[in-house]
Amino acid sequence: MTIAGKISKAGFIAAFSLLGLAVSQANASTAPAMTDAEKEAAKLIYFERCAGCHGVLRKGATGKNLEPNWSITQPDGSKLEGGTLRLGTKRLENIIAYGTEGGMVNYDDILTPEEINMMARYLQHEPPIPPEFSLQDMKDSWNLIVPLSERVTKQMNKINLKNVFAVTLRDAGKLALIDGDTHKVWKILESGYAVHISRFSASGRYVYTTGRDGLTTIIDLWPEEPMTVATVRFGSDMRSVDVSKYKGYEDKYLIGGTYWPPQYSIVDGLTLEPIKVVSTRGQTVDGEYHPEPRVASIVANPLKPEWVVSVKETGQILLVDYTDLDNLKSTAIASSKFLHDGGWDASHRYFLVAANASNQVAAVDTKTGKLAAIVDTAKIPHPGRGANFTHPEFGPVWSTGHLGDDVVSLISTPSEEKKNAKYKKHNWKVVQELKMPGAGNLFVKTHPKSKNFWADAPMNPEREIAESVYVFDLNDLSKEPRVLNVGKDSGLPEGKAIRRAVQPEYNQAGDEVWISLWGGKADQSAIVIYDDKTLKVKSVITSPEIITPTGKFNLYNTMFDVY
Ligand code: DHE
Repeated sequence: MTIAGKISKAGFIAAFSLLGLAVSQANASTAPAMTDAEKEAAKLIYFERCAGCHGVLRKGATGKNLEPNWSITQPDGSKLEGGTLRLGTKRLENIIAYGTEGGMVNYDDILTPEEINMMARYLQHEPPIPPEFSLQDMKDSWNLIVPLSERVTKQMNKINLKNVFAVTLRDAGKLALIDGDTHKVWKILESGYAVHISRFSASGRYVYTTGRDGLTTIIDLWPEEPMTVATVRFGSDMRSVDVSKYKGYEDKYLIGGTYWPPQYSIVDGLTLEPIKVVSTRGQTVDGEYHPEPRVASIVANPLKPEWVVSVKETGQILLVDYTDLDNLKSTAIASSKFLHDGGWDASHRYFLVAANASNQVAAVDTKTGKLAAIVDTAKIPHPGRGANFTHPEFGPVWSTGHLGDDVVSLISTPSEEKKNAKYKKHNWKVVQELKMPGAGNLFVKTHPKSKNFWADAPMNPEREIAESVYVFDLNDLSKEPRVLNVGKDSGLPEGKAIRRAVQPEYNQAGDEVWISLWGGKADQSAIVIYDDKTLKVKSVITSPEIITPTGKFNLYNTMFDVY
């Protein structure tokens, strides 16, 4: 693999050094001094930049354990000890600045040398434990802006709602609603800090969007102009949300999963009034208690009254039945660690989720409520929701890209259709790996009406690779992907930082693909829209308001899990 095939800038820092094992020279027993102001500033940077991978309690998940001292007993009974105190300030500074081969990205272009030094010292102190967030805290945060009785009773605008895109403007803490037919920005609304994902109500009338700070908003698309009709805070660190979709329960409830506190909560789907909080603290698949099992992906099962909730640190996939909230039933399916993002297979019977630290994908059969398979894959699978298509040789496949390897994996999935019986022997195997120009993929996408398969590589350290997307021909997967340089195609001047081309998303018709060009603080960002057939640019959406666009969610495709 070339250097571009790895995601770290610093080849010279071996991954094991981050563990602070025997290689450590600085065996300090006390943490370096910090002022209270420095501690507060470092706490904020840690929350914004580090907690997502390393955890609030720093016990590690996608990222390594960052406690000052840790010790684990290995299966043979021997003890392994490490910690940031053993690493010392200098080595921690290097790791933060240049990243590691283990997958940690470099921060020398985001943090100043002073901030890097401050973070290196901060990590040697015990982590502060943030407060819990109770049902009462949720209730206190709840803001019903427009009660149901005051909402309009029919669509008051002429927008084709099914083709609206909800676009994350990450660093602005805003959500852009863009008319997919005209490519015009319809409305930009405030949302939570570093807004993360959006999902749509079963009716297609409402958008739910969630910020990393736990603030979730419901936006009504029926008035003349879209408006936020309620907000609620689920906790202090959050990534995912979904609505109840099963017949008879459409939009009745909304579930939100938090990183901190480690819990999921259920609120009213139309008003966001808080109803219930359920802790996810408990045993990992290894039988150990974990104090911070964070809620990663959540999807609503369209075929059953349940949500599929993936709990990162425990490796448990929960099937949460929402038919009787007073007698809540939840099935915990042991899979693998650490669970992150995932999506449905083409039949919507199986949910596949990346267990990124195990280099595996776990699949749940929601019909039987049991684990269907654990599939070994290349390093650090990161599917987003994945992408489904019928492979000419292996039948139905679901696919994932990889953060840590230069391939896209195609996994054969079962099908009850007679014509697919011949593919059964391939089920739950990686049947093909498509070669990418490097690692650092985050998202893949295709569409039932398309013969193209799109993959990005935004986390690759090479500008050329990170600013491009790769389009495979589903008619001939032996061909090299066509490379579209989104940075150049945007027509914008080259940025100071790498502008990451991220998250292909189809329009409703399946004939356009939208890519975000996610620029740095000082650079103009854009959304570049390609014709899926000709691969030519159709339009570029850019203006000073388009600040750091990342995720884009087409209403129809998201509502019906078309990917
Ligand atoms: Fe995400 C999905 C967590 C960083 C863009 N991201 C998800 C999901 C999880 C998650 C658990 C699945 C949600 C679901 O389906 O219910 N993301 C995390 C992190 O913990 C992480 C690694 C670090 C952090 O501090 O947050 C992280 N994510 C990012 C980004 O930096 C990205 C690239 C840009 C951004 O906007 O922040 C990013 N994540 C996304 C997107 C999705 C997502 C666009 C939804 C993909 C989809 O197609 O559904």
